[in-house]
Amino acid sequence: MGNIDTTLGIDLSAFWMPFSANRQFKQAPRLLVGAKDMHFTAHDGRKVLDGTAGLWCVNAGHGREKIINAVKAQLDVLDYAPTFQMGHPKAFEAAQKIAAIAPAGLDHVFFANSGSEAVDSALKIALAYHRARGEGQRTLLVGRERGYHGTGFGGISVGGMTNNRKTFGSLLPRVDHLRHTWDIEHQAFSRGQPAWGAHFADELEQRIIPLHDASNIAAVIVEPVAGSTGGLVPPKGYLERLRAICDKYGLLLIFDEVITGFGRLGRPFAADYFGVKPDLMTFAKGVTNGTIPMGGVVASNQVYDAFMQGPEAAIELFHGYTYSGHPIAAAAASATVDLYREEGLFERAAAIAPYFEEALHTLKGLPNVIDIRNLGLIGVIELAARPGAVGARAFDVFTDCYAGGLLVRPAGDTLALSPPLIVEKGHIDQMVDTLGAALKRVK
Ligand code: PXG
Repeated sequence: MGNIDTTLGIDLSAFWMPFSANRQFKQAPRLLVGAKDMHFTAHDGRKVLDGTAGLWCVNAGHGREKIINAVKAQLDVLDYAPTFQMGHPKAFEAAQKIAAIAPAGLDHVFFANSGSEAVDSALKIALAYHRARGEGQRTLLVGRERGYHGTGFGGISVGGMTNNRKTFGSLLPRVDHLRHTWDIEHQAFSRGQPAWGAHFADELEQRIIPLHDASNIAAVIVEPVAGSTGGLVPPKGYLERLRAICDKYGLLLIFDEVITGFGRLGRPFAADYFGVKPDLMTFAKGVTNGTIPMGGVVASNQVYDAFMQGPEAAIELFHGYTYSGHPIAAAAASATVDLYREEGLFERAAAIAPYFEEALHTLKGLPNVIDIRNLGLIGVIELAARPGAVGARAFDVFTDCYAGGLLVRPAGDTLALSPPLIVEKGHIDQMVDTLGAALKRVK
């Protein structure tokens, strides 16, 4: 018994699929063979509405010609060039464009190739920053329960998703975690930011800082809206309070904007949406519309300037990747940022977000729905878990939706929607209808 898929005649056995139930999948594969705008084409020819922008990355919709043409043109001119003690124009151009839409004062872009690398880069920059300033004892990193910061050792150490941590040994040694900000008793069915819960930020000042002493803490890293763990929207005032405490004690604040960046909340970054400025900001996914892998860190001038000291011939940061600022990725990023602006896609997301919110909350009252959360174009339905089978119910809803022509993203017993920013009201209606029908069917 091999894993030959009878429709396509391909052998599925060699690809060890990430974050997947390999054996289950290979018995009943869900293969996507094409995509355009809001839709995938499945291997059986069906159109599937992309309710998730791939994995939260295809913000401008699929198969966008401007990006494709930029990639093709770059391939013809310069396929690869190093960026260690060398450079090429596209990397500088892409950095400039990203810095231009980043919050004022965050003007320097370090390139990586994924969100996970972006996070590791940000954590290392935070540690090296304090050392450059003569406070090298600041080595403790503070993350948050239920945080997702990718899958590198740095990211899973500061992250707080149990399954991503529990089988991988001792992780980074100097880490503590804030509690997460979700409380179903006080926040269920909040629209947008919950009114209750800003005080969760006080744990930083009341427990973590007294325990470790601020002089030993380098940085706090959070997702402004926790994505993978099921769209945990920060309570009103929470991020502002974290910022104030970090300022008071000299801690860097890192926003992991891998999901929230590039328009997901209707502004360029969540930092703009919440009006809270981090010292370091990670990005990936939407930077190239998912077309080519790229990630990175935007650093504040204060952080960058701390490194630009000492002899000019000295390498300031011993960190980077073969593909940092890869010409093809940089060309894709440059075209993508232009496309977002030309089509006003961030504004478009902001304009349709209230309709999305309204539609999502019509699912309240359907079987097993215990919470609905939303912000911008992030929407999450939380289901009661089946006794003894966490995640099974959401997975069944996911497969039911897929059969019905809609891609949603299950995570535990939540279902996330994060459509491309080109989504129209008709698509939103279809999403909610398909989800609603699935929720009624699945026991
Ligand atoms: N930070 C955040 C906040 C993320 O959401 C990463 C870092 C890591 O990015 P890379 O490019 O290394 O995967 C992520 C990734 C989901 C889902 O369904 C979310 C992610 C990846 C895959 C699935 O929620 N986020």
